[in-house]
Amino acid sequence: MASVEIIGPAPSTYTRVARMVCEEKAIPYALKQSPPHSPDVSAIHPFGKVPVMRHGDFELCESKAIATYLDLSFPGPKLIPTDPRHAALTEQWVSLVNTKIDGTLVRTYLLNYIFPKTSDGSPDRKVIDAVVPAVRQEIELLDRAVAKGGFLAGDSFTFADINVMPILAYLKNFPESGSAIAAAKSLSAYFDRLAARPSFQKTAPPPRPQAKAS
Ligand SMILES: N[C@@H](CCC(=O)N[C@@H](CS)C(=O)NCC(=O)O)C(=O)O
Repeated sequence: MASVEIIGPAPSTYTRVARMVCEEKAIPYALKQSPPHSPDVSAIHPFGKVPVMRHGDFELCESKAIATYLDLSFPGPKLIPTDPRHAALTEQWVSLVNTKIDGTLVRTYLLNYIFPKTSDGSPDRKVIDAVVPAVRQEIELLDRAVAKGGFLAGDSFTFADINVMPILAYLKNFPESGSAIAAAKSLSAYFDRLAARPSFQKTAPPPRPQAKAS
């Protein structure tokens, strides 16, 4: 069988998600670190987003679609459950994270620290201060969700957990989100437990710039 190629930069949360799926299922894969909107990526994703995947002559974009394909095509632990309710809860949490929580926590909050658009390159305090209440609310929502069964969907590890872990890893390193996670006891314990998984350890991105004082 042809080998799997995951295309996208290692710091990207969604690229890490696709890589974690490969690691969890022991799928041999190569990582090609092409940035968003590069020719490699735009040839596969209509909006130039990462990750994209190639497997022989099959090309695919969108992290959840890539995860579904890999989960169905390769042996190893099922990351998307087959039980209807467990599968639906997994899908629900992937959807909540990808359609809402990622927008608040990553695109608005984190990216304002990591890639500030201000003229002096400092974080945009107005944008950050405005989003912090929603950051806290969404971290509390995740805390309540994992308090029930120790995982996002039901009481076992699924793709929903893979999908959120790279986001939490960044959030722990920034001031407001870091203190909100520290106060969220169930979420902190969940993060520490899942961060010990080899799939998480092996896909750690290179160190990122820390928050600058504004
Ligand atoms: N819905 C996409 C989202 C992927 C996404 O937003 N990736 C980010 C990097 S983590 C990206 O490509 N950003 C560049 C852009 O949106 O132009 C997926 O699940 O794969």
